Amino acid sequence: MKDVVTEGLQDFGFTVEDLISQEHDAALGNGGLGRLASCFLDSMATCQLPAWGYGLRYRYGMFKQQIVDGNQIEHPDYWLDFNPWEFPRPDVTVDVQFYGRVRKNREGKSVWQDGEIIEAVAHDVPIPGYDTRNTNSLRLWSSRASSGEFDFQKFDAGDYENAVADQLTAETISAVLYPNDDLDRGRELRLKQQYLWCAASLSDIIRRFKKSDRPWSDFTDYVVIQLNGTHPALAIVELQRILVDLEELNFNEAWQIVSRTFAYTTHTTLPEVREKWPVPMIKKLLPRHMQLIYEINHNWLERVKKEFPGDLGLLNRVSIIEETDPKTVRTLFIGILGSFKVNGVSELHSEQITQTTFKDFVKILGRGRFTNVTNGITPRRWLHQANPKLSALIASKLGSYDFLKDLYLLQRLKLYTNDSEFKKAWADIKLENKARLANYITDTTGVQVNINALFDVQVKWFDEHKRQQLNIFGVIHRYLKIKAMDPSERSGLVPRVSIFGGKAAPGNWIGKKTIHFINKVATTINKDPDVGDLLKVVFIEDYNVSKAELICPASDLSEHISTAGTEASGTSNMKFALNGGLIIATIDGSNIEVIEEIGEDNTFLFGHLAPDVEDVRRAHAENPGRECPSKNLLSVFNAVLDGMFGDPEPLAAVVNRVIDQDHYIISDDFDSYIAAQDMVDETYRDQDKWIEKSILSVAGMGKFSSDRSVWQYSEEIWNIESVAVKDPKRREYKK
Ligand code: GPU
Repeated sequence: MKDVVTEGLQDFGFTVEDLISQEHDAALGNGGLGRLASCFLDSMATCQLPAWGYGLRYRYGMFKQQIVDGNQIEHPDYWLDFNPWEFPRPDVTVDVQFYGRVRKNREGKSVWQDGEIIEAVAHDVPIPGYDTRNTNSLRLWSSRASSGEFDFQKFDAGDYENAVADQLTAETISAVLYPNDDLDRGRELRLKQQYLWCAASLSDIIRRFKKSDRPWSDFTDYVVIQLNGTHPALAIVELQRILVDLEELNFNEAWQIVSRTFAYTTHTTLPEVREKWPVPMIKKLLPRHMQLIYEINHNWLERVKKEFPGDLGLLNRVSIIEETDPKTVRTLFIGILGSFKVNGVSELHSEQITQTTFKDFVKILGRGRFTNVTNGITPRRWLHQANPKLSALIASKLGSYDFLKDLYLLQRLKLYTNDSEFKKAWADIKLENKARLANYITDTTGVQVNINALFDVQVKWFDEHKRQQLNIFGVIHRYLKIKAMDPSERSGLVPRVSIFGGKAAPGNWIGKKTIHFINKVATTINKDPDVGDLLKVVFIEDYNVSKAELICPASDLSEHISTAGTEASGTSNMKFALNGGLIIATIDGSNIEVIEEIGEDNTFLFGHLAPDVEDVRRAHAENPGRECPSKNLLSVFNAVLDGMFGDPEPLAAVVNRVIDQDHYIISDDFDSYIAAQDMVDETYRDQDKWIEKSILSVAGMGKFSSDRSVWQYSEEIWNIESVAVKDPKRREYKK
């Protein structure tokens, strides 16, 4: 449509950019997890899979980040003020109950009553597939006070003011997206959000199923629900409640259906036993669910007792209820028990969790319950839309845009690594993209950057394991090296622009300190005349998807440097590589598979391997006063603590974290990181070689289309096929 729209707008005196800039990014998600879901939606529509997405329509989504004096300030994002894409569906509502009590009726059935009713209202966002008529839907729920009897009772009693107050309370449920998982655990509002989302979505799914007039025993032939992380795990209990209490199936029959309906994805390597809810809170908010959880747990523990008699430790470890004070419910375990498949998001991750968090469950349920589906990204957004010129150049060589639907076709680019004209065009596009980003940087930060410098990017959520600290320490190391050099030797250096971006959860204290640290270092370096164009450090404020689309095509190098064994997958590596950026990476998450596809020779690898990390940590613990193993890093610390970047007091926390604890083994990986960075410089000097590696990076990205991921879910988990709205041409699936 773009050409038609561009021309049409011209008649009104507008450019297409005027129009596009009116659109807000959806503020619906936190980071990689939500973005993955968006890519999957695009792929499911494009692959013509009959699928729906469900979520909450947060009034205030992810916060806007402002940097003031180097510090992150959070502002609410009024993203819904202009959202032409959503279709409110006041005709599609679901009453969702909270609180109240459970009593037994005459027939001995449990009845949940006297609660507070909140109404969930659907808003549909169309998800058009690429080159197909199929359009799927993302259905988002917002909350409001029920227009049912409860309000009217108050209204009749002349209590209008309170009726309105109820409305406001009801609306708070979908008002705000929690940006911090840690602090939100155990918050009642968060539990309310999760339940509203699950209950409304399930009711929607069941309504649709019931239209078909089929018996419940057919349900699992027609419905599969993929739980994206632990947040929707309550859906399992809710379906059990609907089947037992409303549809009057017996408990075991119901559980058979439930546990064949759900599949569950885990997105973290951390012991996700993190998500826990206090029993008293669930009891108060969802009294019937608490009873059902106890019953599910009872049956489960009976089974474990029978199969592993006398193993009390095992019973304790796998119980849904944790015997703390107060008792808590481990939602992860509900997720595992209520699902027929559980998957991780990269090969390493999926393997790792079967040996750690899920070990006991593997022993009881069997290895077959656990599988892997490696993440992917949509090439429509991350290549074609973000980098139209590169997409066009590729199409000119491959003869069509078919690669946007079958990304493995990119392999054929390998044939052109010696085609000098093609390579020149390739390099020119990168330079243009860098110029576009350089302009943006100058406009927004005032920093002038040299577009012939190597653009080195790390953009992602600030989480300690992602190790932005390692990157900025490396920058300081480079700075010290430049300062120590005789000015006449400096001209031999490869100039660099180090670009950072990302938000820290408001409660992530060390993340915020790291953002401040980077900004302070940037200020000193950027104004140092000794350094000039050789090194610039930029922090791009309020990193989001639109900015990623500007940044990814402009990188020469990007950093995926998490401590081995800590990043479940990571997907920005794929976004950068698909745009012809080289990667510097640890042997972690999906990096491993990306490296496998691109070839080790074309990537820059460093750091300890996952199986060794525990040993390194143990050595730290056994040797508390140990000396920093890297002299290079010591010099960096001394420079910071001596005040090279201003008052060391606010910067010391980031340094001390490594000196005192170093859980993420920064000091142990530092020299290896520096060596890999030296190799980067070395390689960049040979531009011809560099471009060849850039082409090979793109050529190796076939596997990382999210089309491949969703096909794999379809065939290995969901058991569904593509259904074309018209033109039933089945798309090819290659593994
Ligand atoms: N991820 Br758990 C999030 O973005 N948020 C979360 O709450 C959790 C995981 C990310 C992982 O950190 C990243 O490694 C992965 O690629 C992504 O989910 C999608 O699976």
